[in-house]
Formats: sequence, C-alpha cells, structure tokens
Amino acid sequence: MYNVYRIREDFPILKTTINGKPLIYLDNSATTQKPAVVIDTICEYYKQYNANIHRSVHYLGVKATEIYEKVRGDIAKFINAPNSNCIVFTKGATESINLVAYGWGRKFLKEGDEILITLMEHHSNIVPWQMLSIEKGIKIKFVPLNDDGSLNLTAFKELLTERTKLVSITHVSNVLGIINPIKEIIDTSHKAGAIVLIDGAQSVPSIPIDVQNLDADFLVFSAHKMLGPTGIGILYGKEDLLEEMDPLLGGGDMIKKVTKDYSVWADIPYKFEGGTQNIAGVIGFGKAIEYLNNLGLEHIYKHEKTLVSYTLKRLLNIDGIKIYGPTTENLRLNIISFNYKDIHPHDVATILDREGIAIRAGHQCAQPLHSYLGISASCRASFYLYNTEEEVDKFIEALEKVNMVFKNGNRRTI
Ligand code: 7TS
Repeated sequence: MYNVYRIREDFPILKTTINGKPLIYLDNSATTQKPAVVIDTICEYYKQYNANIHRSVHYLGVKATEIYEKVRGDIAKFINAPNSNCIVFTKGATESINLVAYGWGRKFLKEGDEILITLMEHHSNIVPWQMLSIEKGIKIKFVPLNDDGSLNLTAFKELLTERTKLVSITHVSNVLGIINPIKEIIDTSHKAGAIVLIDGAQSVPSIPIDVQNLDADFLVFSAHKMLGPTGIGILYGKEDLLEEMDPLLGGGDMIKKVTKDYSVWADIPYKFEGGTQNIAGVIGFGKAIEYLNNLGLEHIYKHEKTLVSYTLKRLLNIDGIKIYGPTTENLRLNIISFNYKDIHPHDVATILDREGIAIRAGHQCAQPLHSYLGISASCRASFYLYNTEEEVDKFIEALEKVNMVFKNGNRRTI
C-alpha cells in the first residue's frame, strides 16, 4: 500500500517552513529532495570508511571500493543492463551526453553526417551537439512537434536518412511532461542505421526502464533527480560502443599502463573514470536506488499520474491558465508547464514562494521549445513521490492569490 504520508516522514526537508508556511516543493524536475537514509549514508562514508577507491589494500580503501562497485551493479540491475561494465559514473546527464559527443561523436562522425534531435530537448541535449558540429561540420536536425506538443513522428521518419548517424532524444520532456514513444523511435532509427541516445534525466526517476528490451544504445540520467546527491550521474552504453569510444579525461585510475611515450587505457567502464571520483555521491546514489526499489517504481509512477491528473483538472478550471502540452494525463508524466493570463512567470513564482510553494519559472533550459511556443518563459510545477493532493489544493489556492494581486494591472509581459 503506497502511503504518501508515511513516505513524507523520511524526508527531513519536508518539515521545513518557508515564510512561515509549510514547504510545498513542486520543483522536482530541477532536483528532488533527499530521504534521511541517503543523507545518513553519505555521512557514514565520511565518518566511518572515507578512503580513495581502486588503489589501497587497507581496510577502508577495500570497503569503499566494494561499496562503490556494488552500486554500479545495483544501477545495472535498476535499468536491466546486461552487466555493470556498461555503467559509467559521470557528473550527471549533461556530462554523460558530452562524453558521448566527444568520446564517440568526435571519433566517428564526419562532415555531412547528421544528428537528429527534437524541438523539446533540454539544452544539455542541444549544446554539446552544436559544439561538436562546429568542430566536425556535422548537421543537426530538429524533429518538429504536433499542435498538442507531442513529437511529430511522420516528420521524424522523413528526417531520418542514411546520413543520420545518431538520434538523441529525451524520453520525457522537462517542460511538457510528454512521454515520447522511445521503443518505436529506437526501432525506426536502427532500421535506418542510426544509433540512439535516450536522455532519461526526467524518466528514469519514475518509469521502469529496461535498456535491453528497448535496445537503447546509450541512456543518460542524473542521481539528483531521483533522491540521490548532486554531482553524480550515469552513462549506460552498449559494451561494443563503449569499447570503441575514446575517454574524455586522461589521468589516474583510467589506465592499464603509462610509459613516457604512450599509455594504455583501462578496460570499460574504468577508462572513462579518470581521477578521483565522487565516491560519496556514488554511495549515496546506491542508497537512493535501494529506497526507490523498496517503494517500487511502478507505484511511484502511478502516484505521479494520479497527482498530475488531479492538478490538470483543477488548473483547467481556472480562467486564464494556458497549459503547454497535452491536457490528457495519459500522454504526460509528472510535469505541468503553464502561464497565467499575462502575468510574468517570475511574478507568479515569487507570490507562490510567499506561500511556501516552490515552482520553477523561466525558460526551463529549453529555449528552442519556448521560442516554438511563442513565449520566453513559463511556470512549471513538477511532482515526485512525496507530493500530495492537499499540496496541489494549496498551490491552486495560491494561484488565486496571484490573480488577486495582479487584478488591477501591474503586469510585466511574458
Ligand atoms: N536532460 C533533461 C531532460 C533534463 O531535464 C535535465 C535537467 C538534463 C538533461 C540535465 O541534467 P543535469 O543533472 O546534468 O543538470 N533539467 C533541469 C530542469 O528541468 N530544471 O533544472 C534542471
């Protein structure tokens, strides 16, 4: 039985008050809060067995290494990777995409090759390709959207040609909350001879993912969006792709041998993990994965769907709310972006903050999507496993207060 009130007890920050009001945290797509077990596990590492990994025979070094490598295995299981060699620890989804751009793209792409991305990508899945295109003369094409914000699959198929070497696409849009049909996209891309990178930053925290069943070539995600600490993320890659990729950072721990003239890289995944890693981050992430496994992603997914459905219904009853993306909950996950009349999103967010409610306002790191929508900014409420319908009610009440404040003009333009 999923008991959200019991779950909330595990998150110390949810007892905080902001401006004298209980915190209502609806900015989960930016980062999620952390349960006490994750925070305590990180403290335990520093207090009880802090040591560097992969190098020391002493007790602390061995213990830290064992736990670090166990987490790699737990993450492999979490996404059903064939083995833990396919799991590379990075700083986050952004670094993982950059690692593919430079480790794979720089080595294998040449002038005239094409990369297909979409109009709903986060900047992390746009800018690295633009940087690579300056260097290599490759072309980036954007798959357009349908009127409801969903991906235009007909256009996708038309844009996919023999020149397309990589399709890099988000599973869930961080603005529209739309869940893209990635299995179909992967199958179609493979038939055209392209490999596929799935940006799972917004989906892996809530949707059970099986990389083998999907036949995904690369999957990237960040720990901090799924109860884990900041500064740690994952690049999953098929073993043969990781084998042929170049490392990005040369240094300690990523080599088998170093001579004055040349070096021999370590095997995967270690050749990508040069330098002392974020050991505490990995260990904390391991605890977050354990916490999510105990709750069951399928229950978390269901909880988010119920909340989004409830919020959509309530928002649609407010005069002057413009919701971006589909208004039917079956097409979206835990994210709702909107504008309210012509009130600037920063004003909406500031007034909500006075009520203790945290939402995001701005371009949400998706400027091409905002340009397509004809706006420069939006408000975004995003939910996670600890949010409740009562919090949604407070959020709706607070929006009514926003309306009262701006009733008599005093508006910036969006
Ligand atoms: N991809 C998507 C779809 C994202 O939503 C984000 C972060 C990233 C990649 C990058 O993740 P990072 O952990 O490397 O920063 N999204 C957001 C957001 O929507 N608000 O703040 C961060």
